[in-house]
Amino acid sequence: MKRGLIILFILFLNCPLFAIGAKDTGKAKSGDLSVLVYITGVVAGSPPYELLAAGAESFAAEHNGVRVKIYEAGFNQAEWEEQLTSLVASGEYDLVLGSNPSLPEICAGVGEKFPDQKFIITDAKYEGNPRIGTYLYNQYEQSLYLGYLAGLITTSDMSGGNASKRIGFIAAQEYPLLSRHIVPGFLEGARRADSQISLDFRVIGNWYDANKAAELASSMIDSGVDVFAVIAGGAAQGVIRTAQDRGAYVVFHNTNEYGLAPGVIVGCGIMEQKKLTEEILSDVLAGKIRYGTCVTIGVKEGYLGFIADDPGYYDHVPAPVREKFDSFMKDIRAGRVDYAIPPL
Ligand code: RBF
Repeated sequence: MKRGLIILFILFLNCPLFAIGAKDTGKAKSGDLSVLVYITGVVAGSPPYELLAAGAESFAAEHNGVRVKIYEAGFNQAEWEEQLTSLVASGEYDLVLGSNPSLPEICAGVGEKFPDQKFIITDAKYEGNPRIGTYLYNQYEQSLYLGYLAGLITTSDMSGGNASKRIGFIAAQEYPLLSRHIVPGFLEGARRADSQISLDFRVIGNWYDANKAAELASSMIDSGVDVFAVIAGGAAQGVIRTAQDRGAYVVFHNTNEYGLAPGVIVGCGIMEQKKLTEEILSDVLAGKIRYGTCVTIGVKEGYLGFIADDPGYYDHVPAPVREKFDSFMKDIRAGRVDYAIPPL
């Protein structure tokens, strides 16, 4: 009788019902990660934010136990620190992920109140804070080659161009990365095509007013501009519209936008922000992230590029221009173009 009970007990120990309690029913504890994607603006219309959100969401979809919350902080920059503070105060997030050159400073303030909070910010440079890791795209480099293309176009005989060697840059607002890297890189690139080129630079005042951007673009065309660059989030649509209506060209940073205005958007750079976001989250899970440092990434590292295999480029930019530009890009990739990145 006693032996029978022991056998029954052993059988019970081995039965599947019992085994369920010990089974891993989902993600291993070490793979759990709760991420707040803090969008400094709105996602729609801003390539860096669209790619950041897409990268985080696709990573979460492929990794059990990774949860992602996309939070749009809106356009009132004065509110960002307070909003982020109350989100972090909930204690819900292992990591705050963002993409904006002004974010690390805000995170440093929030981190003083919540010392265990970790932050990773792309498109920014910040060093020496053990809670904050940053990744800086070499936007001087992207602007250099887009500027070179703009310079080739403004001095070409393309039908939308004019005789004046004048290119334009429309920005939503001024900030150090724009004023020290993006705009100077663009002008230097253009002047490598022709040293006589001048730049008309204007500021909208916000990241959403496409009508104001359109007005600026129109007055710039009046002053002789025939090729534009624009860093203005959703407001960039106004520049594209005006270039389309009045016959000018646009070279676009960060994303493939040829399809928006074929024959008008004639060159697109690419920023591999989705790939970077997925890699960052994978490194976070693996415990491989280094905080307190900045990693600078550009063409040679595979995070910036130019989309040449698109009809928006090869059907609309004449062969002599493309030959010069493609050879410049080849030199950039090979590290044969000499330039200095200005301090930020
Ligand atoms: N870029 C966008 O595409 N959309 C935005 O709403 C936006 N807001 C920004 C707000 C601030 C305060 C700063 C400093 C930059 C902002 N950027 C925005 C620029 C973005 O971070 C990046 O530098 C540019 O898109 C060029 O890659």
